[in-house]
Amino acid sequence: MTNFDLNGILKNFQIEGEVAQVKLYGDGLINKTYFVETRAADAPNYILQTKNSSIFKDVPGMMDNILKVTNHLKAKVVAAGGDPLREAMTVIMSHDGEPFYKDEAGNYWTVYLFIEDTLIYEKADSPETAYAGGRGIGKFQRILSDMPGTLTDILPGFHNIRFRFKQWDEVIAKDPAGRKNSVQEEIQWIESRRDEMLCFWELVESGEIPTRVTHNDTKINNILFDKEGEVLCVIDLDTVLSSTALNDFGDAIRSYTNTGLEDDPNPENVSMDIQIFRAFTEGYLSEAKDFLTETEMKYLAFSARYITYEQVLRFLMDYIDGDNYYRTNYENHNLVRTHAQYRLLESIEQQKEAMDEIVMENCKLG
Ligand code: ADP
Ligand code: GN1
Ligand code: MG
Repeated sequence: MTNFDLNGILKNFQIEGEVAQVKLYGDGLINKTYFVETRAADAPNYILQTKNSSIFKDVPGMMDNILKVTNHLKAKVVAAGGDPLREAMTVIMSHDGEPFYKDEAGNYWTVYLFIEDTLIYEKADSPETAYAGGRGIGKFQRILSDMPGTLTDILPGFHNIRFRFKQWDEVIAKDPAGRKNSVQEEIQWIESRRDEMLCFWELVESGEIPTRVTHNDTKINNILFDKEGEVLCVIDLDTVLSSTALNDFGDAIRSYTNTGLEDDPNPENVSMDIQIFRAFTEGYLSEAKDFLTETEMKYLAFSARYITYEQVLRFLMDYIDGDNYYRTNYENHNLVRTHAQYRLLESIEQQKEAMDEIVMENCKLG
């Protein structure tokens, strides 16, 4: 592991106060995140991140997107009488006036204001938390629905299953780590659902399902809740892109409703909790009902299957590829993730009628 001069890197940013300590922080699978504590009581603390450059090839484009989104969110928070430093992420500029610092080795670093006194969850602990999370994501999308300008597509094909199949077919053909033969059954889990997933994606390609400014990584630990249990701030904006609103809903359901862990070593622990689904859906639709089209509502419950399937594919593909994308903590970690997420997919499939009914009750479709 590279040892960075973190204090030296921080000197390039317009931060207040003297740095007291910097320590690794959070459970993200992609970037490396540090908590920066400052010494003076009146100086804020910070979050320092080094962006994963093999995944994010255009960090200036990403940060430009993040500034557009956070500026728009802050203006709306101020107009509503809220606190723009707590209810939206604050990007700290470098002394060169850039929203990042590029070190001599070419690594990109970013700094945000640390938002204090918040709660972070790994799964929804109650229907109330799920309702609040749903409302938070619906509100995030609603507020961004009139954002001027466009976002740079810094991750082409991110939730596009046609693109994922292209990557998948290449990895399967190459079998770089020699693991393919050991996962024939798992490969069939993917292949047997390929057509159904492509059929859905065609609705996005044809424009029947619109694209909007969306978050694209709505798992529960990318949201800060306040001590009253309301969503305070949506964080981890690296993937804000123009995509379908359904992906945010589906990815949140994948994370909030899981009775086990994303990488649960015992798949028996994993299932979709329909009460949590109901609460999240009620919260989400209380904000999103007025801007979603009928087709979006019709496919809302399906989006949980789509995104969970995509996640099974991505974890399995990374395992076959030799673990190059996601951070792994032990040898078969990506395979364990594949099995746990597949168990969740099966549970979602088993409850699809009930899920559709809950959506319909909440948006008064036929
Ligand atoms: P990754 O892209 O690796 O998932 P995140 O941006 O989600 O990284 O950050 C990792 C964790 O750090 C989050 O889950 C959250 O706990 C914490 N975090 C990130 N940004 C902030 C912030 N501005 N204020 C408070 N905590 C934060
Ligand atoms: C990654 O960065 P993090 O840990 O919030 C990934 C998501 C996956 C998620 C699975 C840029 O999110 O797409 O759904 O892991 N982010 C990227 O936990 O690939
Ligand atoms: Mg994250």
